[in-house]
Amino acid sequence: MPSWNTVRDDFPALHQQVNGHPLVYLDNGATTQRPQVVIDAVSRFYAHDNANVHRGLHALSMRATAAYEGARARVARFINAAAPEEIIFTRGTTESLNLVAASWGSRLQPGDVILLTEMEHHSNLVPWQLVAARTGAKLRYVPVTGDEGKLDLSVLDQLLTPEVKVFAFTHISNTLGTINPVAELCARARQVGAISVVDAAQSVGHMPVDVRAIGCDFLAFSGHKMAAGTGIGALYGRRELLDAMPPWQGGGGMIAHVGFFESRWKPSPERFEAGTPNFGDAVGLAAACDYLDALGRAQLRRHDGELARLAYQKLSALPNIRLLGPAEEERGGLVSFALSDVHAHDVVTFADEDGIALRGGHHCNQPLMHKLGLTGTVRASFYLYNTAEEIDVLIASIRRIQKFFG
Ligand code: 7TS
Repeated sequence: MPSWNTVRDDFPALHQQVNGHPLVYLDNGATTQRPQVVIDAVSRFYAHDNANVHRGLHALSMRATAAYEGARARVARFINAAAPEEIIFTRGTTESLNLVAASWGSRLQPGDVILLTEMEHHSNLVPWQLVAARTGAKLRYVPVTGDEGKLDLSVLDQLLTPEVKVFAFTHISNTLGTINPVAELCARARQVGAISVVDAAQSVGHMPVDVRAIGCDFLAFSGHKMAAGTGIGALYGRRELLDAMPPWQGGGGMIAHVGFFESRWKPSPERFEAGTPNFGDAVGLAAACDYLDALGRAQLRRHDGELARLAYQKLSALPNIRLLGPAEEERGGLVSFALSDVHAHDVVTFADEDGIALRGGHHCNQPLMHKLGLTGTVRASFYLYNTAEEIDVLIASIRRIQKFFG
C-alpha cells in the first residue's frame, strides 16, 4: 500500500544527481516515472508467465492470457467502463485516436463536419485531417480565448450544428493546463447526434475519470503518462459503437474466419487488436492502476493542482514573463510560460544545468502556438512525487536565467 509520506521512495529514477544537483523531474506531461511496483510487475511477468496470449492451451499461455485479460478488466474498472470488452489495448493515446478516426471515421461523407478545438494535441488533430481528406468531411474548431486558455463556449451553438458527426476534444490541455468541462461537451454533442471523443492523455492518471459519468462515446489514454510503461495505452469505446465499426488493421487474433478472398471479424476488443499485443506492459498498466487508486486519484488531483497553483503564483511574481492558461481551479498539474527575449530551448538547457527537467517548444500544439503568436513555451508539469521545495528550485533557476540574459 503506497503512502504519501514515502511516495518518492517508490520511484527509483528520482534518486539521482543530474549535473551535480538532485534531479528535479518536472517533465511529467511528456512521460511520468514508474514506481518499483510497476517495474516489478512487468519483470515478474516476463520471469514467470511469459507466453503469447490467446494462442495456446499450454500452462504459460493460459497464465499470460489470464494476466492480459485481467489487466483489461482492471483498466475497465479504473475508468468505470461497463465491461472489459469496452477496453481496447493500443500503443497509447495517438494510436487510440487514430483507431477511432480511421475506423469510425470511415463512415463520414462530404458535408459532414468534424468539430475539434484549437487546443488539441497533434494526435487529436492530424488523424482527423487525414480522415477529412479521405472522406470529404470538413473540420471546424472551437476557439481558445487567448492566453487565459479556455474554450470559448459562447460560440458552441453556432459550431455544433446537425452536420457535426464527431466532436473530439482534450480533457486537460498539455500546453495550457486547462481542464475542460468534458461532461457538458459530451452532452452537447449528444444533443445534435454527434459522437464525443475525449483525449484523456493528461487527465486519466491525475484525477478521477469515470467514462459513464462523463458520458463520452470514446476516451483515449497512454500508460506512460500514468506511471506505467511505454507502448501501452487504451481506447475506451461504448460497446454498441465498437461492435458496429470495421477493423482498422488486419492480422492474427482479430478474425473469426479467414478465406483466400474474404474474412470475418471477431467482436470487440479482439477485432481491433491485430497481431501480438503488448501484454507485458498491459500487466504493468494494471499495476499502475492499483498503485494510483491506493493513493487516491482525488488526492492526486489536489496535490498536482496545488503545485500548479503555487508555481503559477511564484512565476507571475517574476518580471518579463508571460503565463498561459487559467489562473484558478480549472488548471491541471502544469504551468506553461514564455520569458521575454529568452528562447524556450535556452531556458530548458539552463535549467538542466541545475538538475531540472522541463520541456520547451510547441508541445505538439503548433496551430495554438501560431494563434497565440508564440514559437513555443517552457512547461513544468507535476506529478504525485513533486514537492513545493522543487518549485523553489525552479524559481531560483529561472531567476538565474533571467539574470544571465540580462
Ligand atoms: N494528447 C495529449 C493531450 C497529450 O499531452 C499527448 C502527449 C498525446 C495526446 C499523445 O500521447 P502519446 O502517448 O500517444 O504520445 N503529450 C506530450 C507532451 O505534452 N510532451 O510530450 C508528449
